[in-house]
Amino acid sequence: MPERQLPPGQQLVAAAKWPTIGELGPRRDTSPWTIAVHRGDALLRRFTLDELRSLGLAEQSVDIHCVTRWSKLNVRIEGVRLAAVLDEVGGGGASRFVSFVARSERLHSTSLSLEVALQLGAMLAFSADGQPLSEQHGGPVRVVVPGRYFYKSLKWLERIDLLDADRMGFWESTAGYHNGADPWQEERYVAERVSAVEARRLLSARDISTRELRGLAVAGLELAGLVARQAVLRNADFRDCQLARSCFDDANLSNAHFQGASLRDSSFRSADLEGADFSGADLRASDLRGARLCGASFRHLASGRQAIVDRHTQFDADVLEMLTPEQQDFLRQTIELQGQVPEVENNR
Ligand SMILES: Nc1nc2c(c(=O)[nH]1)N[C@H]1C(S)=C(S)[C@@H](COP(=O)(O)O)O[C@H]1N2
Ligand SMILES: [Mo]
Repeated sequence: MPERQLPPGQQLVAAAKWPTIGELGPRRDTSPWTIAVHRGDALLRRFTLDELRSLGLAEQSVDIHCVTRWSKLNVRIEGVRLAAVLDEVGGGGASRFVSFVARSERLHSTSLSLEVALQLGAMLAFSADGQPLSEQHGGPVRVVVPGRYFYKSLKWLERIDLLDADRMGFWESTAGYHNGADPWQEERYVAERVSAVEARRLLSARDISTRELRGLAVAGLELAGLVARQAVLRNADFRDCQLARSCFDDANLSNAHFQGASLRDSSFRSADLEGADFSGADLRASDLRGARLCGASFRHLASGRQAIVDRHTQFDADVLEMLTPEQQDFLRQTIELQGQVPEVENNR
């Protein structure tokens, strides 16, 4: 087998780890689980799980790449190929897109070009590494699309829509996730929506609480004392910013860039910091309790540039568990050096 590679900006999770991202379970519904295939408004076919399985199980080894920068390589996925389902319903016809809809409270969905989905070998998966999919990972049946960020792999599949025009999925239409989702091109998020002028106007007041400013690009600015409670700052670029004594409590900072930033005495309580990069940042006396840190970085592996952490930096005890092994080792050593036992708090 050829050597597997990590797409740019990704890190491996520990071998036994598989983080749970997004919705945690399907809609509570007692009706039997079926998967309906529609073309436009027409119902082509409704499959029970057994009928779906009887189309023939295939197995392939899949590399999982989450947009929040963790990857898990070589997961053995078993399921039915989307191609087999299409054959069974008489082909995709003139449809150019496929939208998958979940049996979940918010009817979560995601879509792909039908041609791309087939070419990538999209599967309706029942098991991973020989075990039936657990409910939190999309069991009894989920979509797995190899070669795209994992948000294209819908959990708890209940409906397949074959469409003439694309219908953007949940994350793609509400959170700025890139509709292409190619990890090799780093198609993570679409570009910023606020203009640079508007961003500077908001920042001059030092309070951007609750604002939706994803992709905000303010590298190098002096922003000490910034208040950004509950702001949506996904993928924001705060590299080398002066942000001492700032408050990011409950903010969404997934994949935000804080490399080299001064964050002394800043607070990130219960913030979403999945995939955020703190390499080279000054985190002395900052408070990260309750923050989600899956895929976050504190040390850049290639350059060795690392965050500054002191015994007043506050983390939850279980935070290390969410990090990749290299990041865990770095933080554990740094924390030990400080003689600090991470504070225990169970607030999730
Ligand atoms: N129904 C549903 N499917 C979903 C999501 C979701 O929130 N709801 N999140 C997506 C995202 S962003 C990711 S990374 C993967 C996570 O799958 P996992 O929890 O099995 O790791 O599921 C994808 N499919
Ligand atoms: Mo994701």
